[in-house]
Amino acid sequence: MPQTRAPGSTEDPAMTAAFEARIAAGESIEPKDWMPERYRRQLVRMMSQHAHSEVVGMLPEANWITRAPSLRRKVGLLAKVQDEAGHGLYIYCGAETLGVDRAELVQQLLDGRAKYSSIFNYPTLSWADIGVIGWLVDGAAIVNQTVLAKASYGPYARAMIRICKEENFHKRQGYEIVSTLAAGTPAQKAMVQDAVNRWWWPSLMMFGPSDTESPNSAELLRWKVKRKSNDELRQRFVNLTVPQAIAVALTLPDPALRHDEATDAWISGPIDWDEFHEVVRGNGPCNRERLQARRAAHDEGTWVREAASAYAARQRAKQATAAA
Ligand code: BYC
Repeated sequence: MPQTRAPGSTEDPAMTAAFEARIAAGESIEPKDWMPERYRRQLVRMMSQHAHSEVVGMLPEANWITRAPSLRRKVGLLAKVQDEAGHGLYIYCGAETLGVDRAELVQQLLDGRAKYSSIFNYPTLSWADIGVIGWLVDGAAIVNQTVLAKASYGPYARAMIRICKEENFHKRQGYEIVSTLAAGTPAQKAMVQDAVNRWWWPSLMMFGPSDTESPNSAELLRWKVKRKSNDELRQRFVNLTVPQAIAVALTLPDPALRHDEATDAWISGPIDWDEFHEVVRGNGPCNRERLQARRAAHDEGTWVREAASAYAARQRAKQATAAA
């Protein structure tokens, strides 16, 4: 497989102008279309980080599969974790349409050179965390990904459509767990409130730095990869989520949270960006543990990759013999 492909070896101004015109007209850019190298690189960066996030994102929840409190909950959680693996695969496939090798992307993750979402570097301490992840983390992902389903790069946008359908199920199963616990015994209520207290701020950080600190946003918005800014999406998530918290009598851990009558928006207090940067730099509570788990899974899967490659080589040889 090629390492990288640079579609259009030249950045002819006429081709660039034609590309910009296609974007302005709302056309979808497809793998064989000419695109500026910078557009391709931005997509590889974003899609590979996204795929890594889905795969690493399986770990915090998988931690509770063996301890789910009932068969029904276990089946739901198993299905969700499997879905996340599938999401990673669709997005790695989408990234490959940009001429990048998946093995190289995975290696960047294993070497600690690649980013993945900050949210997955927090621990899952109780069963309530599983409900709260579905509600808040998948809820945030839906807000972000519904908009990415309109991204200008066709394979990315199409992957998001199916992913969002599955994320909706994830969010519902999470909110159902949360509402059950919130209506439960005092100990269950305390457990779910504690989980909300720990996951609320990291969920807001998922949307990325504020617009004034987001170096990639202007370019991605101009190319219609992003259709809304980080802060716009974060605000949409807050507006959607606060009424859901109120409905199940849970408190969000933000003493400054207030409703703005004029705009009908819920306004949050300040986010601790130092914490965000520390986690992204690799110093969150679980960064090392997550990478270690991915490396172990990769090593344990060596025989599967070898068997698949051997099978593919045998099939190619058979086809070559048949064609001769
Ligand atoms: N964590 O210029 P900015 C899921 C980085 S998984 C870590 O605003 P951009 C699920 C950013 O990469 C769904 N890093 O960047 C799975 C950039 O660094 P580089 C995960 C972050 O791209 C399992 C720098 O900060 N969703 O739902 O314009 C179980 C400056 O940021 C983060 C996606 O991946 C972060 N939170 O915007 C349950 C969505 N935020 O690359 C659930 C796809 C920012 O310049 N990605 N950084 O070194 C996006 O929508 C955008 O890439 C972002 C960032 C909004 C995340």
